[in-house]
Amino acid sequence: MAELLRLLLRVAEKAANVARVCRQEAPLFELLVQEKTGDDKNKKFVQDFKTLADVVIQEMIRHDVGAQFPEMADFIHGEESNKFENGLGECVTVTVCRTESETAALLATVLDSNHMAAALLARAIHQDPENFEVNIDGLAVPLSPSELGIWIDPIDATSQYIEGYEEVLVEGRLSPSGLHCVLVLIGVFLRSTGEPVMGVINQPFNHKDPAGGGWRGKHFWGVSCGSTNMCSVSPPRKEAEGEQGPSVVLSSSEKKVVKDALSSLCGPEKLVYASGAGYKILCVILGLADVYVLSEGSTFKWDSCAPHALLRALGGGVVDLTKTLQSTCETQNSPTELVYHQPCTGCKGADRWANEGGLLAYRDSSQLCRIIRTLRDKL
Ligand code: 2IP
Ligand code: CA
Ligand code: CA
Repeated sequence: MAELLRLLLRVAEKAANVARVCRQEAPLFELLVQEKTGDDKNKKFVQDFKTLADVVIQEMIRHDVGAQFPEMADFIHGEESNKFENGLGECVTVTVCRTESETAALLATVLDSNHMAAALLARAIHQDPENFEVNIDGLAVPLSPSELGIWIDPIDATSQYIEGYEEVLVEGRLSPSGLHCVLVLIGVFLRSTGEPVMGVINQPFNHKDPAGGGWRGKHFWGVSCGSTNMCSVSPPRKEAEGEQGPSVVLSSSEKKVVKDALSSLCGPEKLVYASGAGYKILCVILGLADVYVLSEGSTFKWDSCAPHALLRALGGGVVDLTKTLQSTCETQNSPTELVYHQPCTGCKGADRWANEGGLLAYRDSSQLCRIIRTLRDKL
C-alpha cells in the first residue's frame, strides 16, 4: 500500500494548491474575505464560499482516491457534505467532473455565475502538482484497500485561514496563530478495529518563497501497522527526565481548572496556547510540545485521525481523556486510544463523530502518565 501513501501525499499537495489559490487569486480572495454586508442573499453567499473551499477540496480528494482505489470509494468520509445550497436556494451536489470545463460549469452554479472564480478553482482541482516528488521507495505497507477507511479534514483551522495572519516561523518554536496553523489532514484507519494506520498532513502555508513566488508548503506522513512504523519526522531527542515538567499545548478556550492543574505540574511558562486541533497535534509530533490536552468534545474524527497515525509511528498516541482518567492502564496500546470506525451512540449530525471524551496526544507514554495522574486529582 505504499501506492496509497504516494497518492495521498500528491492529492494533499493538490488540496494545498487549492487552499493557496483561494488566497492568492484576486477573484477568489475577494470572496473569501468579503465583509458580510448587504442583503441576506449576499451574506449567505459569502458565508457559503468559505465552506465551498472545504467542500471542493474534500470532493477532490474523494474523487482521486476513489478513482485509483475503487474498493475504498464508499469508505471515504470527511467533515463536509457535498450537498450545497447556492444563493438562489437551489441544492447543488458538488463533485469533480471528468474535465476541467465541466467542473468549472458546475462550480459556476454554486458561485452565482462567477465564471472567473469557477474557472480558477477548476484549474487548481484538475492540475497535477508540479515538481512534487516524494521519496518513499522501498516502503512496504502490509495493508489492502478493502480493509481501509479514510477521514478527511480539507482545511483545519478555518478561522486562521480566513484571517490570514502571516507569521514568520522560527525553527523549533511553536507559533500560536496564523496561516501556518492551517492544515490539510488525511487519515487512514482499519475498518475492523478503527485503528489509525496511515496519515498525511500538508501545511499549505509553511513559509514564503524568498524569490517572491508566494507561499510554499510542507508535508508530513506516517505509517503504523503491525511491526511497520515509519514517519517522515524523526523522533525528537529524548531529554532526561528531570525536575522539569512537560510542556503542554492547549486551546485558548480550555477550562480554567485544567489550565490551573497543568500549570502547577509544569510551571506556567510550559503551558502554551495554539489554534487548530491538527496543528496542536502536529506540535506534539514535531516535539514543539510534549502533550496536547483537550478536556472537551470539540474535535472530531477528521481532526485527529491523520496526526494520530504519525504519533503512533513515533511510539506515542492519542487517548480519550475522560476514559483514561477513569482507567488504570496508560500504555501505548491502551484500550482508551481513540478509534475511528464507530459513531458515538445517541448523537446526531457531526456530533456522531466527535471525540466526545476530549483527548490527550502524547509522544512518550511516561508524559501521558504524569499528566493523567495530575488531572485525576483535580478533575
Ligand atoms: C476546528 C479547528 C479549531 C479547533 C476545533 C476544530 O476545526 O481546528 O481551531 O479549536 O477544535 O474542530 P481550537 O483552535 O480552539 O483548538 P475546523 O477549523 O476544521 O472547523
Ligand atoms: Ca477541523
Ligand atoms: Ca475543516
